[in-house]
Amino acid sequence: MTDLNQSITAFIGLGSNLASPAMQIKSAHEAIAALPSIRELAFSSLYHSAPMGPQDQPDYINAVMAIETALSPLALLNELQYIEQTHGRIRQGQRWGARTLDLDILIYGEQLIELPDLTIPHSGITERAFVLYPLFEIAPLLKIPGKGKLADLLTDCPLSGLKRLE
Ligand code: A4P
Ligand code: MG
Repeated sequence: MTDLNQSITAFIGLGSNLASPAMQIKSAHEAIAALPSIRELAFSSLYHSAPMGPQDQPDYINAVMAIETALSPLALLNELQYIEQTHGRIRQGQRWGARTLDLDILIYGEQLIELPDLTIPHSGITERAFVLYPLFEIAPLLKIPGKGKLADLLTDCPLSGLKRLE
């Protein structure tokens, strides 16, 4: 039995712009939900977004997931990176370049984490429409630790062409 007694609410950002992105996101959603020590709380709609960063790459599909987990932040990162690898993610060294699957820990409880391999809340979270709008869909009252109320952050973040898919 999974022990979620010591559990924390965390939010994960999912992104893909290669190899049938919507399918990659759906498959990653199932893989995360099946992880031991994790319980799914909510999953947003899929969103279509123009690439942030290098423009010579396909558009993205993004979504966010809320979970309850007994995993530590680093153990969760490890599991997510394993799922990225099983979805054919090859790190090509180009920052913000195209990828079959990118899984980011956006928020982990109230925690502020600054480790060499892990920054939480995820850096850039407040400027990314493809993160803030899906988050608002599943957790409109959320406060982002160290950053403020999600609803306030949204008012300063243009949609930038973000489209919610049915
Ligand atoms: N890392 C640090 N903090 C975290 C965290 N909170 N969650 C480290 C996950 N990983 C975290 O990531 C590099 C390293 O970040 C990891 O080894 C981990 O230890 P990566 O996935 O290999 O590299 P990356 O994703 O190319 O770099 P980066 O800076 O994480 O990029 P982002 O911020 O993930 O952005 N445009 C649209 N429209 N939609 C997108 O989803 N995504 C990106 C990537 C660019 N443009 C996009 C989108
Ligand atoms: Mg990433």
